[in-house]
Amino acid sequence: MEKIEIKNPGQYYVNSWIIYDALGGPAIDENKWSLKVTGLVKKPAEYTYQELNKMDGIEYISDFNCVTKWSIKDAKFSGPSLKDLIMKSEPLPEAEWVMFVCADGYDTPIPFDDAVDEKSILALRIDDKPLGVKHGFPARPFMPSLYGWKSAKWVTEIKLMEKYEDGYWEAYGYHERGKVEDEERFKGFGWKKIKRHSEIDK
Ligand SMILES: Nc1nc2c(c(=O)[nH]1)N[C@H]1C(S)=C(S)[C@@H](COP(=O)(O)O)O[C@H]1N2
Ligand SMILES: [Mo]
Repeated sequence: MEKIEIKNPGQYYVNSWIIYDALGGPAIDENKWSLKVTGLVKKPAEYTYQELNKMDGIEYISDFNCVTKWSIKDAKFSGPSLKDLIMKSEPLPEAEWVMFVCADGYDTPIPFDDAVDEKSILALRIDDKPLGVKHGFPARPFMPSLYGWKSAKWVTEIKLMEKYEDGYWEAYGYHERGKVEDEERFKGFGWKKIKRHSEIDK
């Protein structure tokens, strides 16, 4: 099993996940839930849990790093590649940002380039088990190089946008991107405009 190593300065390891649900955990009926890909795409799409489960996926081991400094060592993530999901919808060249929108009203943006990184995943399973209800069942994106608040639980929509917009925590001053290696915890420290660099589909 491939293991992704991300430097995580300023973090310490804890033995079990700390559950966060800033807006209260929604109960989700997997038969009614769906995930939409919307915004600046040529082909908007909608997937059921069953469809996502049947897709080819990726799996790897990575740490999970919360910006409040706790980390989980070596969790195993599996599910469809986020890049595959986004590319199937044929993103427009103007798409610079991706917003994850959740059933509880939580949302969080990441740069387009991070969303289509080969290691970005729509996690359906952690440690070989379907996500627990409190951990975001049915699905949550996960980007190994970004802090855990970008791993939006109970996600229902992946929305491609041209301009940056704050999500839930960003409105309180958390960073636009949240790169763990560079300790991008809060806005205003080393912030520079994040531009789409990947030449995908341009
Ligand atoms: N919908 C939603 N997703 C969320 C959050 C939240 O409050 N609501 N908290 C984020 C934060 S800050 C962290 S560290 C992780 C925690 O994941 P866990 O609750 O599975 O431990 O979820 C992230 N995703
Ligand atoms: Mo967090």
